[in-house]
Amino acid sequence: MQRARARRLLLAGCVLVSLAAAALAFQGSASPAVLQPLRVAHLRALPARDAAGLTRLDSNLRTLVRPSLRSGRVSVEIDAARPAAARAAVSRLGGTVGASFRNVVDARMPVAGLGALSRDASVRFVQTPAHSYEDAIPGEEVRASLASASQANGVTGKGVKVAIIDGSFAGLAARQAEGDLPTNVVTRDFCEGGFPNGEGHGTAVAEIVHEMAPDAQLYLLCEGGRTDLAQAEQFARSQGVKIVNYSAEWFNQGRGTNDPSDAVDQVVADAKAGGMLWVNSAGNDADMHWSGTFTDANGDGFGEFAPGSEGNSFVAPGGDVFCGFLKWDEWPAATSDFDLVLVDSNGSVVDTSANVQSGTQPPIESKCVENPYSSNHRFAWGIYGHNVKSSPRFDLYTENTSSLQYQTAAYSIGDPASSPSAFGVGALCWQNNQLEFYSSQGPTADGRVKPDIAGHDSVSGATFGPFDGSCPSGFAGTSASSPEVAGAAALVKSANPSFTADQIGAFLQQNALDLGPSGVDNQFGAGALRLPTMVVKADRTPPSARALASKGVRGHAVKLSSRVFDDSGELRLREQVKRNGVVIKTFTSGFLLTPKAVAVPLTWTAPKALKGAITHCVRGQDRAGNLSAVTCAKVALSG
Ligand SMILES: [Ca+2]
Ligand SMILES: [Ca+2]
Ligand SMILES: [Ca+2]
Ligand SMILES: [Ca+2]
Repeated sequence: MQRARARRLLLAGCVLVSLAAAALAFQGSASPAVLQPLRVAHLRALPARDAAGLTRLDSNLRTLVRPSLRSGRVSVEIDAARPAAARAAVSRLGGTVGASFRNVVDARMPVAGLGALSRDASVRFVQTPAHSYEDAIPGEEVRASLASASQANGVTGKGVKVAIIDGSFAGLAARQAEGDLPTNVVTRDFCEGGFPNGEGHGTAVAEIVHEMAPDAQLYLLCEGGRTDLAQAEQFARSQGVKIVNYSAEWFNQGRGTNDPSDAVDQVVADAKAGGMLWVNSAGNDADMHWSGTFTDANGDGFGEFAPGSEGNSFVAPGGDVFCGFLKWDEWPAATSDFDLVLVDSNGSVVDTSANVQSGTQPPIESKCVENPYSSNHRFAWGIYGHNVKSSPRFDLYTENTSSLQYQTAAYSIGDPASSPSAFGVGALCWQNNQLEFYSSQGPTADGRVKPDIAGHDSVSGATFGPFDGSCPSGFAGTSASSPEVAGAAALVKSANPSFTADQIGAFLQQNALDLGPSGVDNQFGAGALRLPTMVVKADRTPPSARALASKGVRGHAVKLSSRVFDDSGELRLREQVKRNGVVIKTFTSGFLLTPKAVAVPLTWTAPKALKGAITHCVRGQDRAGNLSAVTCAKVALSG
């Protein structure tokens, strides 16, 4: 009820402004004078590259190592060939080791030690800490997905745990007070105290999951880096979470094909191996991405995006930070050396990302710049080839800018939505099932079809405001369509408790409405999310519980055990110790997870002078109340 009232109030004209919505407004409404096409024909000469033996140090860090700047400490992420040896090198060079996950080692280093660290044999590459990007551009999703019919039948996500991993959760208490989010959410900060910060992106995502699956137990987990993301995933798994929503993407972390060197993909692979469905926004980059190969017809070193055009221009918001990310398909070590160049509209070079690629380093360049102009300004990205020995496919992404002048929707699928272990979600306008122009598209670098499905966006919510009559508005972006699918997955799981993550995904795809080219395609995946009317299936299958024989010593702790299972995946136990058939001790458990038959241990201290025939008896009960038979086993006592 409260939820409905909050929505009516919003539709009545309360306008909440978010940074993300402002960015969208910028995209759609910059003045024609600023947006007039600009052709950067020739880029002016590149400044000399000063790598000075620092070939495994991110060019954004290299500038810090100049003698005049060699003071202070800086946070870095190390891509380690040998993580233990890299951690030792950090300590030896006066740094502090942070968290680690697979090949990634976090550290805080004295700037003076960065060069030596990058030259250590254990280190592949030292870079500035990477972070994820929210896939939002800022509750019609329940209707659009046809979830309302299932909800009316009592399919509400009850008994299903859903984790929302996000950058931050500002406004959570307010949303709970208004009834847009339940009070029983579990929260954990894996983002160094940043949980309540930001623009409420995670909170808005949680609102959508909750509308779709109102009785699902929500876990709100924030992450601030790759090792944080790994910790959040591990925590979710330890809590019995079955569905994860991650409305974010990473740039330049890998090929998007579950390669061992890609720590973000490895987190998603771990989630899948742990039985979780990892639902991930596809990204909002279809118009902010370019893909192609290197062509330098005039031989000046700068590649051409079109004949006679060496710049790929865009408009950056005044005074704000914007970024470019370039990768080429030579993982894990680049053969050719390309640099990313930022140029002003007159073709002069403003900044460069100039990592050295000499055969061992990753094929990545990235540059984040604060726009020195206070108003919207047109720049262009360029690509310079230093040592071109191959012709790899590029992916160039621009962030927090307008669309690119030369754009390629194909291959714009974000990471880790691209992972074979992720369930990637594109965005459709909820009103008419039209693909949003920004919804990232496949295929993946290795030719797989992505996204996996398409959900609905531009929905109203308390955090990002109302749908205003046309798309995009309200909560727009694949950040919004992904939690619709995650919530739908929770409904499917609650109606079909025995379903595995793969079965949930297959069910969603089979019931989707095919759109675009016939069959699964690189724009819509399997099509628009569409749920059949589901019913709560009464659980009529009793659990099994078998006590196992045990032995021990009088006056000491005795280990009793039993083997138990229920088809719903959960049961609770009543365990009793009997002497000559008479109960002398009773234990009861809470609900235990039984994805398969599991052994359950119990410790009981045998009284010193206990005589007679001792037995341990077990009975299981599932959530529907079905009881197993009581089974008993002998407890042989000595001493
Ligand atoms: Ca050229
Ligand atoms: Ca380079
Ligand atoms: Ca299709
Ligand atoms: Ca059962």
